[in-house]
Amino acid sequence: MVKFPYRERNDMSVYVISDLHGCYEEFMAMLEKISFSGYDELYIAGDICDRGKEPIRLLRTIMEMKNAHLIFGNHDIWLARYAPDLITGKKHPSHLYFLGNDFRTWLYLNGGTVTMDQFMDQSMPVCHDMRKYLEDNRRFYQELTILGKKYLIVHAGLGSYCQAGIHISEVPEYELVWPHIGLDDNPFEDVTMIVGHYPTFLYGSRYEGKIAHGKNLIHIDCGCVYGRTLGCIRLDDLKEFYVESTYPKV
Ligand SMILES: [Mn+2]
Repeated sequence: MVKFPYRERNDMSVYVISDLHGCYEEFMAMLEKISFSGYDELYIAGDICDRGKEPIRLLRTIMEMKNAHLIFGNHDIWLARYAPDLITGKKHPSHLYFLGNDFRTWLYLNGGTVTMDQFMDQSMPVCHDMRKYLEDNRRFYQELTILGKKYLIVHAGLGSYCQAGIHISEVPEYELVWPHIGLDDNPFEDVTMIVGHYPTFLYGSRYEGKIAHGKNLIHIDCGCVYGRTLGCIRLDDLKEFYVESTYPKV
C-alpha cells in the first residue's frame, strides 16, 4: 500500500496574483518569497502576457505548474484568439497581413508585439501546447471558500453588471475583463472580490505599489510592468507580499 507522502509543511495556502504581463523575473522572485510549494495553490487573476519582457517564458512556466490556475484577463483573450493565426503565420507569414484591426490594436496599442514575436520563436509543438493550454483553461472567474470566508476572483470586476442580486455566471465575458471599476464596486455583501486589471496607483498616490482595499473588494494589480511592485495576497490570512519591479516607472 502506498503511503501518503510526507508533507513539507503541515498546512497549505492559497495565493492570488494578477497582471504579470511578462514580468518573469518578478514572478519567480515572488514564488521564492512566499516559499511556494507543491502543497499550495496559486490563482492568477489574468493578464500573463503583453507589455513586459518575457511573456512566453512566463506562460510556459505557468503551464508547467500544476497548482497554478489561470483566470482569463483581456490580454489572455487576445493571445488565445490569435494563437491559431500565429501558428498559421509561422508557415505562411502573409496570413498575418489579413488579420483585422483588433489584431493590430493588440499588437501596437496593448503591448502584444513582444508576445507575438516570442510566440513565433517557439517550436511548432510548443506553439500548439500554448494554444491548447489557453483553450483548455479559458475561464473567467473562480469562487472559493477559505476558512469559511467566501471569495470571488475575477480579472476586472463586474463592470456595469455591478448590482444587487446578480450572479457572476450572468455577466458577459467582456464585462469581467475590460471595465475599470471603482475602489468599492462590489455588489456582494458576503463575498470578497479580488480583482486586478487596473493598477492601484491609478486610484490615488496613497496606493502606489500597494494592494488596495475597498469595500469587500481587494485590488491586487500593483503595476509591476509600470515600475511599481508585484503584489500577491494569501487568502488564508490576507497577508500581502511584494516584490520590487525591475521596470522603469511610467
Ligand atoms: Mn487587464
